Amino acid sequence: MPEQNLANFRANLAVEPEPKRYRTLFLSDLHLGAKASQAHLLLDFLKHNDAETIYLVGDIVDGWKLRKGWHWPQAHNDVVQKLLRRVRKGARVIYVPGNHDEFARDYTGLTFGGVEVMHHAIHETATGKKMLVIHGDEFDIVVRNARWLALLGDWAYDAAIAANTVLNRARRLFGVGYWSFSAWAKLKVKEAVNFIGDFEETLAAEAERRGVDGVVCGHIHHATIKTINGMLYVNTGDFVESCTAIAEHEDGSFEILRWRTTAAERAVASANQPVKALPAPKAAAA
Ligand SMILES: [Mn+2]
Repeated sequence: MPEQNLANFRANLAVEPEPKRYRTLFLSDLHLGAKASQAHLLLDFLKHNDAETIYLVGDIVDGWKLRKGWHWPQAHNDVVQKLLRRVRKGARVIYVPGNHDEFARDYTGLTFGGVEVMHHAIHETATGKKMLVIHGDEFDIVVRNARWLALLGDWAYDAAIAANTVLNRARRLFGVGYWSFSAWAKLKVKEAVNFIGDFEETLAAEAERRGVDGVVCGHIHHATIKTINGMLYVNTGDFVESCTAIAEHEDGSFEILRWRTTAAERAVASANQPVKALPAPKAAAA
């Protein structure tokens, strides 16, 4: 029956909705190339969400894990292809490398397949707020030594940031792994809570130092939107454990998208739907 076909066609369309469009999307800590990377969930996220501008806020590719053994399944490739397709369709994609993809920092100022590589970026929101977009690992030494650095003053702060960069390069040169917050946090749960608080304060202070209104960062795998000392602090989280991203709406407001939760809820909802009767099998021709 044609009516029935049309209804089926509409039902199929409803299953694959148009992606939700935001002004901006911020994603970080995808760790492509690591076995823990949730590339399938990420592909699902990219299918359902789109934006005029997409910021990749570091640790997109896990260079440290790839050095130890090549792990690059099709889904990881598909993520890269999907992002490049977004550029071809007119989206602006800005890539701010982190510590796990520190090799990409050698290419800042360059463009790959239309993707702009930047050491850090300044994003202007719909309401004209200026946000520093940076991965955040640059401040590891500062955060870990915040107490005594505060006693030593500004010069020590600048020196610590410079030392962090030099140490990172040396580690890469000698093939020594980067100090990893997530690995360390699992061992030292109590200290991790303090570290997160100190990291957030350090990044908010950095935004103030640079005369902007706030910061969008990643690195500590802990999605948050909050105000710290008058600065807007936004953390994208990660796509390894919590699978979160940050969206900026057309009105300039920010929202945490928790995709692991969303995908799980969708799976439950579809499981609860009445099962459609399958068409009766045609009698086999004799
Ligand atoms: Mn990181």
